[in-house]
Amino acid sequence: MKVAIIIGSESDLPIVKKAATIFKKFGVKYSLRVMSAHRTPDIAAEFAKNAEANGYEVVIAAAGKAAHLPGVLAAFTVLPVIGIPIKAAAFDGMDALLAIVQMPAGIPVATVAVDGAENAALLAVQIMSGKHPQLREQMREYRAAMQQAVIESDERVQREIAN
Ligand code: RP5
Repeated sequence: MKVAIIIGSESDLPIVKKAATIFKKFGVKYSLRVMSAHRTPDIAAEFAKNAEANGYEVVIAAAGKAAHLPGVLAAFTVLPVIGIPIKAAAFDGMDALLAIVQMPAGIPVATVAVDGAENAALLAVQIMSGKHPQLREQMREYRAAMQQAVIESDERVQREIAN
Protein backbone atom coordinates (compact mmCIF):
# COMPACT_ATOMS: atom_id res chain seq x y z
CA MET A 1 0.00 0.00 0.00
CA LYS A 2 1.63 3.20 -1.19
CA VAL A 3 0.60 6.81 -1.86
CA ALA A 4 2.27 9.46 -3.98
CA ILE A 5 2.33 13.00 -2.63
CA ILE A 6 3.30 15.44 -5.37
CA ILE A 7 3.91 19.12 -4.68
CA GLY A 8 4.16 21.78 -7.34
CA SER A 9 6.99 23.55 -5.54
CA GLU A 10 9.15 23.07 -2.49
CA SER A 11 7.32 26.09 -1.07
CA ASP A 12 4.27 23.76 -0.64
CA LEU A 13 6.21 21.45 1.68
CA PRO A 14 5.23 22.95 5.07
CA ILE A 15 1.55 22.30 4.29
CA VAL A 16 1.86 18.73 2.99
CA LYS A 17 3.96 17.66 5.96
CA LYS A 18 0.61 17.26 7.76
CA ALA A 19 -0.35 14.56 5.24
CA ALA A 20 2.95 12.78 5.79
CA THR A 21 2.30 12.79 9.54
CA ILE A 22 -1.06 11.06 9.00
CA PHE A 23 0.48 8.40 6.77
CA LYS A 24 3.16 7.70 9.38
CA LYS A 25 0.43 7.30 11.99
CA PHE A 26 -1.47 4.80 9.81
CA GLY A 27 1.66 2.96 8.65
CA VAL A 28 1.07 3.88 5.00
CA LYS A 29 4.14 4.20 2.78
CA TYR A 30 4.42 7.34 0.71
CA SER A 31 6.74 9.10 -1.71
CA LEU A 32 6.99 12.87 -1.58
CA ARG A 33 8.10 14.47 -4.86
CA VAL A 34 8.34 17.96 -6.33
CA MET A 35 6.93 18.12 -9.87
CA SER A 36 5.30 20.98 -11.67
CA ALA A 37 2.58 20.87 -14.30
CA HIS A 38 4.16 23.98 -15.81
CA ARG A 39 7.87 23.83 -15.01
CA THR A 40 8.44 20.08 -15.46
CA PRO A 41 5.40 18.90 -17.45
CA ASP A 42 7.11 15.85 -18.99
CA ILE A 43 8.31 14.57 -15.62
CA ALA A 44 4.84 15.02 -14.11
CA ALA A 45 3.14 13.24 -17.02
CA GLU A 46 5.63 10.34 -16.96
CA PHE A 47 5.18 9.93 -13.22
CA ALA A 48 1.40 9.77 -13.55
CA LYS A 49 1.55 7.34 -16.48
CA ASN A 50 3.70 4.95 -14.44
CA ALA A 51 2.13 5.48 -11.02
CA GLU A 52 -0.13 2.42 -11.12
CA ALA A 53 2.63 0.12 -12.40
CA ASN A 54 4.89 1.50 -9.66
CA GLY A 55 2.48 0.32 -6.98
CA TYR A 56 0.77 3.56 -5.99
CA GLU A 57 -2.91 3.33 -5.05
CA VAL A 58 -3.73 7.02 -4.62
CA VAL A 59 -2.08 10.23 -5.82
CA ILE A 60 -2.23 13.41 -3.74
CA ALA A 61 -1.24 16.59 -5.53
CA ALA A 62 -0.81 19.97 -3.87
CA ALA A 63 -0.42 23.19 -5.80
CA GLY A 64 -1.03 26.90 -5.48
CA LYS A 65 -1.84 29.75 -7.87
CA ALA A 66 -2.89 28.40 -11.33
CA ALA A 67 -2.99 24.94 -9.78
CA HIS A 68 -3.09 22.60 -12.77
CA LEU A 69 -0.96 19.84 -11.24
CA PRO A 70 -3.73 17.62 -9.79
CA GLY A 71 -5.78 17.79 -13.00
CA VAL A 72 -2.79 17.09 -15.23
CA LEU A 73 -1.76 14.08 -13.14
CA ALA A 74 -5.38 12.85 -13.19
CA ALA A 75 -5.39 13.10 -16.97
CA PHE A 76 -2.55 10.57 -17.17
CA THR A 77 -3.70 7.97 -14.62
CA VAL A 78 -6.88 6.15 -13.64
CA LEU A 79 -5.77 6.11 -9.99
CA PRO A 80 -7.82 8.37 -7.70
CA VAL A 81 -6.28 11.84 -7.44
CA ILE A 82 -6.84 14.10 -4.44
CA GLY A 83 -6.04 17.79 -4.91
CA ILE A 84 -4.92 20.14 -2.16
CA PRO A 85 -5.31 23.82 -3.07
CA ILE A 86 -2.41 25.72 -1.52
CA LYS A 87 -2.89 29.24 -0.23
CA ALA A 88 -0.32 31.32 -2.11
CA ALA A 89 0.02 35.08 -2.07
CA ALA A 90 -2.64 36.92 -4.05
CA PHE A 91 -6.11 35.39 -3.59
CA ASP A 92 -5.89 33.48 -0.30
CA GLY A 93 -6.02 30.13 -2.11
CA MET A 94 -9.26 30.86 -3.98
CA ASP A 95 -7.34 30.74 -7.28
CA ALA A 96 -5.96 27.27 -6.55
CA LEU A 97 -9.27 26.04 -5.12
CA LEU A 98 -11.20 26.93 -8.28
CA ALA A 99 -8.46 25.60 -10.57
CA ILE A 100 -8.49 22.23 -8.79
CA VAL A 101 -12.17 21.76 -8.06
CA GLN A 102 -13.59 22.78 -11.45
CA MET A 103 -12.51 19.72 -13.40
CA PRO A 104 -14.34 18.85 -16.61
CA ALA A 105 -16.58 15.76 -16.58
CA GLY A 106 -14.61 12.59 -17.16
CA ILE A 107 -11.48 13.44 -15.19
CA PRO A 108 -12.39 13.86 -11.50
CA VAL A 109 -10.12 15.27 -8.84
CA ALA A 110 -11.32 14.98 -5.23
CA THR A 111 -10.65 18.41 -3.80
CA VAL A 112 -10.10 19.10 -0.10
CA ALA A 113 -10.08 22.43 1.71
CA VAL A 114 -7.47 25.09 1.04
CA ASP A 115 -4.29 23.84 2.76
CA GLY A 116 -6.31 20.74 3.81
CA ALA A 117 -3.44 18.26 3.73
CA GLU A 118 -4.64 16.33 6.76
CA ASN A 119 -8.00 15.56 5.15
CA ALA A 120 -6.30 14.63 1.88
CA ALA A 121 -4.35 11.95 3.72
CA LEU A 122 -7.39 10.75 5.67
CA LEU A 123 -9.39 10.50 2.45
CA ALA A 124 -6.56 8.52 0.84
CA VAL A 125 -6.62 6.13 3.80
CA GLN A 126 -10.39 5.76 3.45
CA ILE A 127 -10.07 5.03 -0.27
CA MET A 128 -7.40 2.40 0.38
CA SER A 129 -9.38 0.84 3.20
CA GLY A 130 -11.61 -0.86 0.60
CA LYS A 131 -8.62 -3.04 -0.26
CA HIS A 132 -6.88 -3.00 3.13
CA PRO A 133 -9.48 -3.62 5.89
CA GLN A 134 -6.99 -2.96 8.69
CA LEU A 135 -7.01 0.71 7.63
CA ARG A 136 -10.74 0.84 8.32
CA GLU A 137 -10.14 -0.35 11.87
CA GLN A 138 -7.38 2.22 12.32
CA MET A 139 -9.74 4.89 11.01
CA ARG A 140 -12.33 3.93 13.64
CA GLU A 141 -9.65 4.22 16.34
CA TYR A 142 -8.54 7.57 14.93
CA ARG A 143 -12.12 8.88 15.09
CA ALA A 144 -12.59 7.56 18.63
CA ALA A 145 -9.39 9.32 19.77
CA MET A 146 -10.54 12.53 18.09
CA GLN A 147 -13.92 12.29 19.79
CA GLN A 148 -12.25 11.74 23.16
CA ALA A 149 -10.03 14.79 22.60
CA VAL A 150 -13.08 16.99 21.95
CA ILE A 151 -14.85 15.66 25.06
CA GLU A 152 -11.75 16.45 27.13
CA SER A 153 -11.54 19.90 25.54
CA ASP A 154 -15.18 20.54 26.46
CA GLU A 155 -14.55 19.48 30.05
CA ARG A 156 -11.45 21.70 30.26
CA VAL A 157 -13.30 24.72 28.91
CA GLN A 158 -16.18 24.18 31.31
CA ARG A 159 -13.78 23.78 34.23
CA GLU A 160 -11.43 26.65 33.46
CA ILE A 161 -13.42 29.28 31.60
CA ALA A 162 -17.16 28.83 31.78
CA ASN A 163 -17.32 28.77 35.61
C1 RP5 B 1 2.61 26.42 -7.77
O1 RP5 B 1 2.93 27.76 -7.63
C2 RP5 B 1 3.21 25.73 -6.59
O2 RP5 B 1 2.45 24.62 -6.24
C3 RP5 B 1 3.24 26.76 -5.50
O3 RP5 B 1 2.15 26.65 -4.61
C4 RP5 B 1 3.11 28.07 -6.28
C5 RP5 B 1 4.29 28.96 -6.11
O4 RP5 B 1 5.46 28.25 -6.45
P1 RP5 B 1 6.90 28.89 -6.18
O5 RP5 B 1 6.96 30.13 -7.01
O6 RP5 B 1 6.98 29.14 -4.69
O7 RP5 B 1 7.89 27.84 -6.62
O8 RP5 B 1 3.08 25.90 -8.95
